[in-house]
Amino acid sequence: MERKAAIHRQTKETDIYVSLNLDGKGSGEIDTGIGFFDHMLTHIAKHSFIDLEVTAKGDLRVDAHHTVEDIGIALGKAVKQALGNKEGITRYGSAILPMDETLVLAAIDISGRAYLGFDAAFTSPKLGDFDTELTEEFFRAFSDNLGANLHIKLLCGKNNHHIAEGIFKAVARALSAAVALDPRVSGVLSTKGAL
Ligand SMILES: [Mn+2]
Repeated sequence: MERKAAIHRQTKETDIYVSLNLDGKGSGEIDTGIGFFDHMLTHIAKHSFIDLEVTAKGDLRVDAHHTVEDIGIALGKAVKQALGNKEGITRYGSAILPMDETLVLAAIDISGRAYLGFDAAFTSPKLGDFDTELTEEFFRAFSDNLGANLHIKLLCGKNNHHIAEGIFKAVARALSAAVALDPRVSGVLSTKGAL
């Protein structure tokens, strides 16, 4: 069974298209109009092995907020849709990811309950045309709409590009593990019988 999904989400602020294949090779076709964010989403694809296409036309004349948040919403919905009833998935995933002086922890439970724990501070407000504070907004929108418990913790780091990239890569690795099919799982991995 193919685990693919496509989401088109249009509002007065943004027009977002996301399609993905959970069982892909990590190809990323990303065009959000925000260069640094394209770079981050490409890391999500590459390090989760999810084939990911994201096209966004947002109100960037305002700022990047609506576009980044709405892509988080669409990506969360797309992963949820591709997982279906979540039969056979590993459910949990975590990673501790180094990037030079930076070290990031990410842990996810695709539980059906949304919670974001975000403990990472940037010392620069911008990376290119991306506002660093949008990192938290993106992952909140993502975890809310996937229905996942996601913790992100910066263990150490100085360089803001490394910190952002470490966070996106760590989440990618954790997500990859959580959505992976485990042959030992029959049905859904929960004593409740549903996720
Ligand atoms: Mn980079």
